[in-house]
Amino acid sequence: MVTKTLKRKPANPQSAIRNPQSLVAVVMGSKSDWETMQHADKTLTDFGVAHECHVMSAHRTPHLAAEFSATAMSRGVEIIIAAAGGAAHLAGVVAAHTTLPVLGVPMKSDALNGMDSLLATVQMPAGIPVGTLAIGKPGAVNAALFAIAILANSRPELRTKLEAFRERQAEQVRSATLP
Ligand code: RP5
Repeated sequence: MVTKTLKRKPANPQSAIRNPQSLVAVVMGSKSDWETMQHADKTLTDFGVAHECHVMSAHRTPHLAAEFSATAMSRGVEIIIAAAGGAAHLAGVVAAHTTLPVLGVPMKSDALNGMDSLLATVQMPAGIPVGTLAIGKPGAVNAALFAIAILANSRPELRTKLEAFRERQAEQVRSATLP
């Protein structure tokens, strides 16, 4: 009998890159979610928050999603942002494997405009919470801002940045002129 040793490459090598400095982990069910989730990445970057972004799926890579979530706290991660579309189980699965706060971002789906993603993410049974944000880009930005607000509870410099952001935003509204 011939025995073969299969040397398989990890299906998702990018997901093996885990930054020990990361305070926030952003995970998404597919590379196709990046177009939306890059706005969470950008917001965290703008605030100087150490973070990491990975693709992993509750359906296609269930073991990776479970292992990542279960070990995130021990690596120093304080908040996980999980984005998925359609039958969007990722945030719930992540939350099932950690007691870290999990923020869910429903992706805008082709078939149902994100209503499927929203309901799948927000309607968690009592006991395992997922803080669910808006569908699409507003949810991606707000998930990052929410994570920053949580981190700011124990980081005064982040609170100062958040207050300055709000003031700039308010000033843009106050100074808006209509054509
Ligand atoms: C979900 O299915 C992903 O989060 C994505 O939003 C959706 C479609 O994924 P792809 O078929 O584009 O990979 O798991």
